[in-house]
Amino acid sequence: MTIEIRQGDLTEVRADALVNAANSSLFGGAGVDGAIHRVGGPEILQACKELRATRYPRGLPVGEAVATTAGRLPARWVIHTVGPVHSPREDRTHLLAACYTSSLAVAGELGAASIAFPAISTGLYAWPKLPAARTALRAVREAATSVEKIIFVLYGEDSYQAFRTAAEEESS
Ligand code: AR6
Repeated sequence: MTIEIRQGDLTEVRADALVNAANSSLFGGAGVDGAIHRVGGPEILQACKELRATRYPRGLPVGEAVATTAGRLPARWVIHTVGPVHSPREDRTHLLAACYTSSLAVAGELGAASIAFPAISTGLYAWPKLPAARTALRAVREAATSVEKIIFVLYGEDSYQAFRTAAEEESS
């Protein structure tokens, strides 16, 4: 398994699966979720609505993941996962790690060879970037997965640097 860290826009990345930092409603939102629905088109929202009506009437739980079509995106699937909102009072690291491992499990079931992740929970959900990057890298490295290539696609320079720092810490 190889891990790549790059700066860019997730919606422009070619990979079998693109991971969406969604919310439990699965009905879209701002940030990367907004970009995925905007670029991917209405087919994705339609698939999300069907999932709500069938498998997740009360919403997708935090830390779980589910796949839909990728619509017009340059991918085969979008895997939606719900990150935890950062809390100064409660350690929710295990839930953030679960987003990565459950997305990889879904990707493995689908037969995806490559997957691209954003920095889940580090935008609206307010997770500090470096701890989130450490958790993301540790989770994917420790996962028993059939996915061959994992790409972290970081939107801003600060996110990108946080992932670079976390990767350097691991290798030192
Ligand atoms: N490509 C890659 N990363 C992006 C992109 C993009 N096009 N756009 C933003 N990011 P966020 P969250 C980065 O807020 O914190 C939504 O409304 C962004 O800079 O998208 O998990 C959902 O519906 C940040 O580093 O997700 C939920 O309600 C990272 O992606 C809520 O936000 C995650 O930021 C989820 O919040």
